Amino acid sequence: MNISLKETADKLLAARRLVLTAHVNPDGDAIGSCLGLKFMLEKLGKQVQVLIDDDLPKFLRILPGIDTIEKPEKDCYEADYLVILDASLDRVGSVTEKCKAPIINIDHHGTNDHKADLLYLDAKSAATAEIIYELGKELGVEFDINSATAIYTGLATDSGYFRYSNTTPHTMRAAAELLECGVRPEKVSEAIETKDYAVVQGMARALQTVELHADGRVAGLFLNHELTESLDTGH
Ligand SMILES: [Mn+2]
Repeated sequence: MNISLKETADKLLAARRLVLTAHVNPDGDAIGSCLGLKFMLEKLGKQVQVLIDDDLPKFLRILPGIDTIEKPEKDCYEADYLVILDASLDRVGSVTEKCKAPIINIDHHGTNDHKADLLYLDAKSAATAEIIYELGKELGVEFDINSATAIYTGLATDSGYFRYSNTTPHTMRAAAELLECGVRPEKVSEAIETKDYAVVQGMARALQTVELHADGRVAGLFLNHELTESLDTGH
């Protein structure tokens, strides 16, 4: 069932214990949204656990609270709601089996499968983090450096640092307000964009395979399994 942002906030305000999760192969938006919402809900006195059924990318280690994220290793997690962020139900690994609470799904993917008990979907948002920013307003929580850094990271990663076509005036106003909370944009981009030497070497090898086709209108490059692995900056 689709619900409004206000109804989403009301459900969360009425809850006491919440489990938050996001998709496997998590990115800056998945993790930033989980941590941003966790910090805000904790300010409201809620008990919050973030579970991600995957390894976390090392470039997100700069995020405050990243060490509190756990893999779903227990058989059963009790909660008033399982909140799934930035994904449909089929992309969160074993979390839906281990936490049987009613599901609130908050997402910005137009491809969402609409299988959640309660769904707030805004496909116009550049990132789920942009929805979390609005949800913070609806919850009546002030951003602090921790929640602001997490939400900013989600906005920045999903909008390609405010370059992609999903970037709107609202995205940039949200980012501006988060910077006013003390977020250091250069720290976020340095952490996310710094590449290991091995990755740079892999990129150099990949670029050497570039070939032009169709009278120069199409360029392609060849990646074998080993080269793909060496380019994986995530883990
Ligand atoms: Mn996203």
